[in-house]
Amino acid sequence: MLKPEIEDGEQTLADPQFRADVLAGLERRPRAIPARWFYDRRGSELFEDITNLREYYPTRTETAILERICPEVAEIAGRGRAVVEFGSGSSTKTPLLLRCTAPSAYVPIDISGDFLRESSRVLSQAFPDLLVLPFEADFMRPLALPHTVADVPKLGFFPGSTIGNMIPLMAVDLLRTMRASLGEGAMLLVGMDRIKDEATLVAAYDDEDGVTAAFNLNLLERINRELGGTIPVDAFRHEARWNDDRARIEMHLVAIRAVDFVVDARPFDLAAGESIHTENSHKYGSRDARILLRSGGWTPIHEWTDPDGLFALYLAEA
Ligand code: AVI
Repeated sequence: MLKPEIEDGEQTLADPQFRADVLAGLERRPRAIPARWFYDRRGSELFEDITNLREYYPTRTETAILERICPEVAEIAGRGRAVVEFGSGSSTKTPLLLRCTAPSAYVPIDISGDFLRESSRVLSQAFPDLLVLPFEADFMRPLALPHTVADVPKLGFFPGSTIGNMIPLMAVDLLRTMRASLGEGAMLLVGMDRIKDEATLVAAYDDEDGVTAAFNLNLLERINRELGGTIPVDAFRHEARWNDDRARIEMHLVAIRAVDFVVDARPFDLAAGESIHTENSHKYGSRDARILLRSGGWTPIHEWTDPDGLFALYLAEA
């Protein structure tokens, strides 16, 4: 998740996909920009801050569950699997899993090569005897994993409820792709945030200190900096909404007043109250999660949660 793409204030050539997604997203109705573009350097730092917020329970809750259940995961999965992490494993969760599962190799997959190399270097220092095989790739596509682990059964690891940032159709596609990439006999350990009372959910995405607001608004700063935008950032406010119909938190940037601006020399205007939809974070009840896993070609074999039932980890087999 945390990808050092550009330094603050540094002028770089914009990613053509960023340009295309922003322009298309501002043109469509309702307006929407994919959440993946939150994570420039500043956005990654702000996300790191979010994970430590009092209101943002997912990170600490999932870490505590993992700490507790890890020996059990190791017993069910058996030792010596290759752990394949979808994302670079920058968190404290990866060392936890590596320590108790004693894998034959660790394969972190990430689209950002720089970040992947850096986090792999740090992990190799902490686990000098572990074979670390960083794999630079887009894990949304089927992958041929390194030869070295070709004949070793895999344990996929997808923590953080990142699966919740995809609409269910995409999540199912990703689960199927993971199954194909991980091969015969694979297992998958995946974290999903649970449906709970609306106040807790909204507070987690609209904290008192305004860190999540800054994270959301940073997208506009990034557009201004990288795409020659003139968006008046102070004319927007952050909003987190619970969409009960779709069981998801939505983040929006709402225009406080009528605004017009250019991005990449193209004019745009928003009426007061109009929003740009910037993120979905889907929440899954126990049955929903199991249906999702089965739709993605996985058989759920174990489910663990915290005492308050806020978050859940699922172990599934191919
Ligand atoms: C990365 N992802 C799982 C976070 C979430 O909870 O959906 C992103 C996030 N957005 C706002 N706060 C956290």
